[in-house]
Amino acid sequence: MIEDIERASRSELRDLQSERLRQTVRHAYENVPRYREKLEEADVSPDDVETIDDVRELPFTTKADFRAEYPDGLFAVDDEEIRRIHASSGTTGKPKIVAYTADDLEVWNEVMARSMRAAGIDSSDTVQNAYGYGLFTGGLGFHGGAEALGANVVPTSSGNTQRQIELARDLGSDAISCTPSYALYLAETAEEMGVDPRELPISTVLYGAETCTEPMREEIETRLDATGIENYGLSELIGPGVAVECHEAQDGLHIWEDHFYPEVIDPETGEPLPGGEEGELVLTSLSKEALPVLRYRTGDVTTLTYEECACGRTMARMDGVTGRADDLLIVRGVNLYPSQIEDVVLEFDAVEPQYRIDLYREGTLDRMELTVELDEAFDGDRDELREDVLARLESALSFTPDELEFVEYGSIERTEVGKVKRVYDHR
Ligand code: DLL
Repeated sequence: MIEDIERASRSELRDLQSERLRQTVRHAYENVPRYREKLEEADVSPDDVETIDDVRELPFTTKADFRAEYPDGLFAVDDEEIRRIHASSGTTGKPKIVAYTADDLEVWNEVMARSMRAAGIDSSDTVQNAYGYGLFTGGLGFHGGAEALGANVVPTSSGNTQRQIELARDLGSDAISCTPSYALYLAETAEEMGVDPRELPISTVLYGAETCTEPMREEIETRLDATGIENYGLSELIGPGVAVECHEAQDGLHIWEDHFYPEVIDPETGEPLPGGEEGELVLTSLSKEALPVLRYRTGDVTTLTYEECACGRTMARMDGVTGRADDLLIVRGVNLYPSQIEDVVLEFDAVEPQYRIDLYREGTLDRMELTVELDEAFDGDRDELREDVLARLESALSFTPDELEFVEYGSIERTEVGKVKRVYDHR
């Protein structure tokens, strides 16, 4: 079932977005001193905001604003209205603390239920939720959505992989929600247990929270004989449920534009880019009460399209995230994302989707070591494979690592809980 709003005409959507933007800017201006200051500095008053196009006049909000206002300086409601707190994973520095009112939680459940329906899940399904429960938004976000949809949710949380596999088999889990790296780990663990992962009842993997390239998705889909559906979101805006692929087309992630207004900007100049051009995703919340966010610079790199999807949904779609601006590797003057390397390397059947990138500085020179696992069945010539992979990297990216090492299957450490780490910068 597709809700009417998902198929609204662009002009209907614009009217709703304009009205909600006006409310959001006023709410932020009146209740958050930092927003008031920033808006005044930019010489914008809430009265100047008429249509959604006026979003371009608003100042950006950045991670630095969250840091400066830690823990609750950006909250726009009184304590008694707050029903829940979450926090971002915060690999660097303090976590970003985020808050929800009762209405915010309802919106979250609604967009998550919508996301699950788009993924092909319905109330007859059992969803095994292997995202971590706790401050991380993945666990409770998917949990609330599955319940709102009327599905049966099995709250396994992350880790304990053997038990996850037994439960999936015994309870007949139709879907599993987890990170893409964990989906692969689950398949590997099943194989080690002597269980064929393709025989598990799981027919949909609701993955997200990490970058996942097309070859990685194919690997997940083949190993588990399931459909992989990507979900994108971030704590600062709400958590998971900002955008999701539809199972009908699997052709980009539908952004729930009635609640989150997307722009893509040139990260250097801050200028908005037209659909089809890659840049940094900027999001404005349109209905958040506890924590309104104006033009939040996500740091995530993607492309928007406004063409209607084959499934009939009209909201803007984003490509899978290429990487975070912070993940950009600058090696010997070449700019590239780890996902670009992943894309090329995983084309080779002889390798496993497990790799790590180590960066060093020798004198004034950068040095990159790429370590990739070999497929268990590989018995070919490693030197030949190395030459082939390097040649492919050179032709696709005009870049080759200083060293490419192949290691046995299973040698690279797996991530059982939390987000995978693939880049180790020792510089
Ligand atoms: O990761 C929310 C989430 C949970 C999304 C479960 C999907 C599924 P944070 O911990 O605040 O929230 O991290 C947000 O994770 O800015 C991206 O850099 C990255 N991220 C999230 N989804 C994707 C995705 C959750 N589908 C940060 N592809 C975001 C690539 C993603 N990166």
